[in-house]
Amino acid sequence: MKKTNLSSYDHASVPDGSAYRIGIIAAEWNAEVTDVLLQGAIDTLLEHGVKEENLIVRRVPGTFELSSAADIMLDSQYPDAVICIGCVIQGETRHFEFICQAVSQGITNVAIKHECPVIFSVLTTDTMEQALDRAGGKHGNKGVEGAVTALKMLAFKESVA
Ligand code: DLZ
Repeated sequence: MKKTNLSSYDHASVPDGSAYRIGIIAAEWNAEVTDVLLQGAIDTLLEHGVKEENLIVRRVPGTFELSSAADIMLDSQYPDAVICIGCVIQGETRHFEFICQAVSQGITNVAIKHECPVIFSVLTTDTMEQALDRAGGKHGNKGVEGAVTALKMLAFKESVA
């Protein structure tokens, strides 16, 4: 199935990314979804001026690992921002709740600790179909939106520094 990016945003409103080094961490779980989000984020950052050599792309096993991986990456590779990509799909057990709670709180904590944008590009859906709708389907691509958010937050940080 061809994945089309249907995320619509005002391209002119997105800050130039040529000065920035950006990390992207994607979960391996539900790779059918996270691969599309990852590609959307990469394409969008390149489109808005981020240099290929300034992209640091890494994978982790699951969404639960995203916040600790962002913390490790910020301490070791010094990106200006990190985009965390994951997809948690509701199952029969309470795993969904624990993972969603941990990753949302974890990402917030890492962003505050490092005083830099750490972006929540995590889909939390009831079904795989809902996830695919947001990974290049009828509801756009949340990886694209994560990349735009990272650039806007970097510009925000600069504007208040
Ligand atoms: C264990 C688990 C389950 C049940 N579901 C998902 C999921 O839908 N999406 C996802 O990214 N990861 C899932 N995981 C794996 C956890 O994120 C984590 O990798 C393991 O619990 C090990 O810490």
